[in-house]
Amino acid sequence: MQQYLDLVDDALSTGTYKPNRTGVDTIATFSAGYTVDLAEGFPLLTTKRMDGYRWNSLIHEVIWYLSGEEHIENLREETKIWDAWADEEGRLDTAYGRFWRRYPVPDDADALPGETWPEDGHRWVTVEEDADGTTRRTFDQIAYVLDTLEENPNSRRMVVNAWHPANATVSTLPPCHYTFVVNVQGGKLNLHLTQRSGDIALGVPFNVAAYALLANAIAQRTGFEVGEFGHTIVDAHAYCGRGDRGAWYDENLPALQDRLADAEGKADYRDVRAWLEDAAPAEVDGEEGYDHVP
Ligand code: UFP
Repeated sequence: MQQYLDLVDDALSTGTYKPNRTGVDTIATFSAGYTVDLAEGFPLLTTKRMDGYRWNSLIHEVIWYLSGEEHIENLREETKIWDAWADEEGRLDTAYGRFWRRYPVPDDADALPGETWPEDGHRWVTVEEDADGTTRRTFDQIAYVLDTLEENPNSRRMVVNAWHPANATVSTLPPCHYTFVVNVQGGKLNLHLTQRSGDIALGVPFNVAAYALLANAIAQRTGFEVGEFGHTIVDAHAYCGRGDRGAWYDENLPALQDRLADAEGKADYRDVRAWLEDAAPAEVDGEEGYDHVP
């Protein structure tokens, strides 16, 4: 998929050095994006292994999102990818499906003056009851999109949102791919994903495949021909080094990027990793040498 290679190339050749919460620094670029025609084939990247266990994990992850479950009891029988983020009981505060299928709707008492929330019994609203009898109202955004595709496919409001501000402030990993929009044009179903933060080497290839799969699934279910997948990544980054190497990178990144610009063909993450490993100093301010690329 040339669009992905261009994105990698652009991030590495124009990006800037950026420390972040992980302690492993990145080269990052702002607002990377592309569109790809899903009618031409499935965008499963070949620059990294996506087959076997990985593909199986991805399918089960998408099914799990669609299930609306906020725990991984069933998912972990298929894949371990979310195990590290869940608590002992298997609860996960970043369970995307919980927001897709059961987004919290406040009570009327919590509405701002003049606001009206959908009524209980509204077809997309459910009143859930916890084991201790506490009730809460939730909204099924996936059902809303599927119904709207059937009843009013020209709608420009088919948005699914996994971002919940209060949850995001306490979550260990607030949603990265936090919103998508379904949009029909010329009788074809397009899907656009906005991702606030994307690890272009590790996470993004899986994010692309998951949402391409979702677009195909929604199109198939609603009888539309599948159209394009659009993707915007606000902070698109490659992890490049550990710790406090800011001064070293500020000084050396432009030269490394010049080498990249001179390179034949398109950049490959592994090339840059090798260059950085060759070029980075063995020791910076007493820290260990360049030894870690996730
Ligand atoms: N990340 C992805 N895709 C995902 C996911 C995580 O690229 O689906 F869950 C990466 C992006 C970033 C890190 O490197 O994980 C999340 O860190 P932060 O929350 O600080 O952006």
